[in-house]
Amino acid sequence: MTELTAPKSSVTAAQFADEIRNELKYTQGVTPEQAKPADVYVAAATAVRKHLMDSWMKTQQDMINGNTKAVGYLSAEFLMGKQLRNALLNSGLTEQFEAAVKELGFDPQQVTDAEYEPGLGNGGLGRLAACFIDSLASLGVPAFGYGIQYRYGIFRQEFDEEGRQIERPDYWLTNEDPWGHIDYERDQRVSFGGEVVEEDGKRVWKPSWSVRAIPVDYMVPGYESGRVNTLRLWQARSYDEFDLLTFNKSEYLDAVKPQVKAENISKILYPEDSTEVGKELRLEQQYFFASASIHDAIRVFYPNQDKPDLTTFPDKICFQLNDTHPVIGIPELMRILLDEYGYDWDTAWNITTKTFNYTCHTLLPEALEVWPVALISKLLPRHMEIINKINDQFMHELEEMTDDEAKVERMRIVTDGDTPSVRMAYLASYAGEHVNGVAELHSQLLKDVTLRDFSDLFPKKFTNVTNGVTPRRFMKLANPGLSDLITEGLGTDKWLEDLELLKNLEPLAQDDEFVKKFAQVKYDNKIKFADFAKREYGFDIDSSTMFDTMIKRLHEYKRQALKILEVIATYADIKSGKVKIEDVTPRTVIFGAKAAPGYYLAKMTIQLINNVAKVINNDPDVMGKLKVVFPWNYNIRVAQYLIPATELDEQISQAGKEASGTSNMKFALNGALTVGTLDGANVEIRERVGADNFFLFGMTVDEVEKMYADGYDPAKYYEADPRLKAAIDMVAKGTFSDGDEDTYAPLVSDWLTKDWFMTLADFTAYHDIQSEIETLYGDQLEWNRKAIINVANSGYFSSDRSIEDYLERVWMTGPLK
Ligand code: 26Q
Repeated sequence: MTELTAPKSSVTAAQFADEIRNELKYTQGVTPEQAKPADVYVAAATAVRKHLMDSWMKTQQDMINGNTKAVGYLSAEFLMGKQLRNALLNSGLTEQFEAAVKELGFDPQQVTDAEYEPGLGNGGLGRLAACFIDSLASLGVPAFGYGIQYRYGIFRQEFDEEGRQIERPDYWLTNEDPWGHIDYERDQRVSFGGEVVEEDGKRVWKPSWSVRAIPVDYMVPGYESGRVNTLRLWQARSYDEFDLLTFNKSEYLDAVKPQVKAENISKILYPEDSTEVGKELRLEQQYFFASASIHDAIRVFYPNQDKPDLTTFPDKICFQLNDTHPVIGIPELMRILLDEYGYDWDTAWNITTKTFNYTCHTLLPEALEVWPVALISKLLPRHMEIINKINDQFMHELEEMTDDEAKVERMRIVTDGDTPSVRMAYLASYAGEHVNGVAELHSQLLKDVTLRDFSDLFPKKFTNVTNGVTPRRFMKLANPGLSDLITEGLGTDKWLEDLELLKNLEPLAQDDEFVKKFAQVKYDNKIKFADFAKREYGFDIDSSTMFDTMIKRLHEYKRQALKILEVIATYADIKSGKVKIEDVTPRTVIFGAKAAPGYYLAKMTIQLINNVAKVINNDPDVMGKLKVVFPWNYNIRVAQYLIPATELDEQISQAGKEASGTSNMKFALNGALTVGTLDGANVEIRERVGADNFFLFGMTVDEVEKMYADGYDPAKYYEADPRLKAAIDMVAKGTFSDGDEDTYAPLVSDWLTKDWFMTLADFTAYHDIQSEIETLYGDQLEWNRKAIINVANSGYFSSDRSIEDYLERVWMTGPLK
């Protein structure tokens, strides 16, 4: 290991400044005097990339020549965040960069700000993929991330005058992307449509159109591992520049149609984070990257071989399916083995079932992907044949194993009925070697409920791997103040590679001097966030107030409504004099959330939060006591400012709905206390940090199930809690819509008549716990002790640990030798 550990780069600041000057000259064509911060950013990025090049090439060589099975992480999303700071950290060039840039007359902050954040993901699942490839490289595991280089990432969110969400295209590639390297020589053909014909007793697919998949390679540098892996994102291009014949008839628009169709495939990230619609383009995207990636892996591991022995494929690489999005890769590998390489069915099946593993990230039934047979047949007719054959084989096996006909019927991969469909989660659960959920509770619910029949049949397939987050980005980069304090407290910075070392901080929670230093770091982070919020959003935030944060996609099950109703109720209490103003703990309530563009109630909740903010923030009666801010376009960069500044973290989903959550881990590691339900990874966080250091409230999964079964009536809760009633009445009567009673009528009506996620039922408990929170907050020393205990006991939630669990329980491989 030691010889591979990259020494802190021996490059001096002066040398690095020269390298930047060189890049400015030979890449950008500007002098340092003419250069703008963005030029210096591109130059510095290019220079860092060159420093990583040897390790990158060596890693690739070792991977091909060595005998360590590699991991192919197949994911429709990689939410990477900005790259420069991370690349500098991992190549040991941070200090040189700072000094060099200053020598050139620039402010390092301005230079790093010039990088445009790539938003190639929706939220948790995409960010998890980014954390995982960071950890894979840091642990020295040979791995590829495989995905799509969308031309437009997650939309840029704005708010209009009325506080409604506006979506703007995120054209992140308008500026130079110094990180991605387009490799035209390693393209792949991906075909669609057409028909399957019988030739010499064989089924032969005759597709009707193809696209060219071109890889764009990103370096994934490990932290102090000397390894640099590859993130390979595919871009779709057309083979036919345009159809000359049509062009000559001067029908230009028709002439470019095939090109437009091909390029559409990688044009845009779907901004949904759970959805029931089976959109054709989405399936095209999924097949596009799955097919190109599998072919690419064969090319990498069997270079220049016409007749490779693919029975060894599962020893070379295993693919992790990040949710069902790449599951079409299963029939694709079968097709490749059967049709392109001539293996018989059983051999192909044997290879395929050793190659794939499946991670499920949801519990919402509507988020389990299902594709109509008609659509797959049209787009991928050969794959539909293969899926049918897999289904038939499975049904036969089942019939041998059980007499329970209803069960056999329930487990069909291909359903019949009005719209015959393919259940991708079932396909993956049958064909995958392992199936895992992303937190203990979630994996248990998968086994007991969502995939129960499969887990009964294949108990050994099912396992749990609790999510994690990378401490490099979410502690070292985001929170340098706390990182320095931890290093001081532990006397080493090794915790960045072995996060369980944080445990040794625990005694320091009783050391008042240390606690005060910790409190000072938190306060400095609050000031830093307040400055940022002023600069970027024009918000005035008082850093002496409690920073109470809820950041996540806007979804009913996550229950932003619960938070905003509690804010409204508190506002009403102050206004009515029920609560004395001097008894109120001053708070700044901070929201960050994007809503799917077609999600009506989610968008209305955004509008409500914005208008509650407008009313409260302009009311002199509560000034200095209660403030609501909603920085628009929440993204990784905002997270990196906000998480270290937060004191209270809101994880208030309905129990049994949030698969894991990962911001909860980031918050605990950055010394926030969590108020949360027994849901997802909250359960494990609470177990580790201790019940005394976690604000638990609300119904449990069992209580929720019982309430559904008994029939839930939200109006009962509205009548029973006067604070809740007052809050909902204010919304209904137009307090936050200039007196208009129609604006939020659909939301109010949903609360009172449906409230599927039982926001109203948990309201009273939520209020009670908020009172406890305020009491504790009054004792800053105690509060900060608990925050330190949270940090000390959250080392388990490093994505390094998640990856080690995958290596041991799922992938059966390890670091490159
Ligand atoms: C599916 C079909 C069509 C269009 C979009 C989609 C789609 C896209 C993204 C479906 C789901 C997603 C993303 C899901 C997601 O982010 N899930 C979260 O994953 C995290 C990492 O495991 C968990 O921590 C969260 O609890 C879970 O909600």
